[in-house]
Amino acid sequence: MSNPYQEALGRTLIERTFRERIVLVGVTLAGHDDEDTEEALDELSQLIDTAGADEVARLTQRRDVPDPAWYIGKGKVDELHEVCLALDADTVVFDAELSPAQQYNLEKVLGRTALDRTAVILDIFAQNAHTQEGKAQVELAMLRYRLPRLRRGAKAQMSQQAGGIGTRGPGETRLEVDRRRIMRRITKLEHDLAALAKTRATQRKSRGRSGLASVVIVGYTNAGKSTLLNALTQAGVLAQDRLFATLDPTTRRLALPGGEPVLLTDTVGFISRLPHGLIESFKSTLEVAATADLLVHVVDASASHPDHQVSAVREVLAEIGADQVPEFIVFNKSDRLEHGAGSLLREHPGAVAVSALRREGLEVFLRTLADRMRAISRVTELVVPFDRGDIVAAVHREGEVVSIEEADAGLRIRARLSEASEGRLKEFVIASRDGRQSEPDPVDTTDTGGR
Ligand SMILES: Nc1nc2c(ncn2[C@@H]2O[C@H](COP(=O)(O)OP(=O)(O)OP(=O)(O)O)[C@@H](O)[C@H]2O)c(=O)[nH]1
Ligand SMILES: [Mg+2]
Repeated sequence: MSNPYQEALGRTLIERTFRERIVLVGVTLAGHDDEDTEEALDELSQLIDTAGADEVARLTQRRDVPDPAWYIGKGKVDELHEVCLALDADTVVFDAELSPAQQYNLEKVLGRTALDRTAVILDIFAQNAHTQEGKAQVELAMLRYRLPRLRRGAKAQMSQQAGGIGTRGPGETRLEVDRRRIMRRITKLEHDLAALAKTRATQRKSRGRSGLASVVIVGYTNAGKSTLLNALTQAGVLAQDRLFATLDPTTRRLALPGGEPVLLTDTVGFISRLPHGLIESFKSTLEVAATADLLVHVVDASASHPDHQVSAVREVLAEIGADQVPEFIVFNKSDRLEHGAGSLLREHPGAVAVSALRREGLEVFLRTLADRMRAISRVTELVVPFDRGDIVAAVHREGEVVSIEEADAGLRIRARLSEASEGRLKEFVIASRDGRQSEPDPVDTTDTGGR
């Protein structure tokens, strides 16, 4: 078997010599409407297309809660079976997370592979990981996904691979051997990834000493993050109309008008309901967003619901601890908007609109970015009387505290505050100045990973 992920996932859409024919299944649960389901199935269709397969039909059902045995009702399972036979479908894909038992039951009745959305996303990630770290992260996520799904009598590819004598302990079944091997591999990958994360932390520290601020591009997958990095820095990162084209981060130095250069990083895109196991496995890659000075949040302004994408991205940011990092929203693909980006910009004060592809709006983007960086790097110094805990709390709440020390007149606090907050606290402010004035050391701007 040539591809390690095939072993990890057990089965996959990768490197098939033909495009699989797939029936999509969506369920509208209580609290949702049919339009949500259609939108989700459109996205799932795009996911399987990216993975290398074709949608031949979609089936939907309304239910209050998923059926514990089948996810959909038994009658619907029979209908699904008929559709599969009539259209000669190879696989069914549910827009949900199937439990191992549901997956097993469905495959038995349907006589074909039943996958869930997570498996499809893992499949795409496996095709797009190129660095050592990216590959290890994907394999780890796949093994964690596969472990609870191992079953007796199923095609046990891992033990077949290891082959024969000495791989099985006394009294162990093949299932137990498989489990043990996967668990050993998981431990090994976790260990390797921890070592790689340490190297990355050291690199980051040396960048920190260089004095350059870190700006990280985040956003929904396919929003145009890599296209934006390329337009700004000639980074030459692969940008294409596929989901999760980028997995491995790339960092470039970017000069700002009238300001200091920053390090700009393009990284993996997000999607709604991003599988938790993937977030876990990609922790070290995603950490770069949590430690950034500013997030440039790229939004596809031509998406049917840009705001849904914005909230999906913010959910992932919260999950990786990056929701406290200041955010600068950029509406991309504005060339596709018939009526311009006016209403989006009104709803999101401070945002700008660009077309990364046509290189339109980039000067305004760069000027705004420079402004935001100046605001972020401005450190305000305050002296707060000891009995004013409310003011200390307000500084913590509204800004980022750099240092606190006791002085004669009270607590001397250095903090990054917005102009508005500084105005409100002005009776305690003793100095306000630019925090990043020193000339930076030369810095290595080659990829942190990248191709
Ligand atoms: N019309 C138009 N298309 C754009 C624009 N920016 C990017 N695209 C297209 O959108 C698709 C995705 O672009 P990418 O830069 O790969 O998007 P990404 O956010 O890096 O996506 P992932 O890495 O897959 O998460 C490509 O086909 C781009 O050519 C734009 O401003 N206008
Ligand atoms: Mg990309």
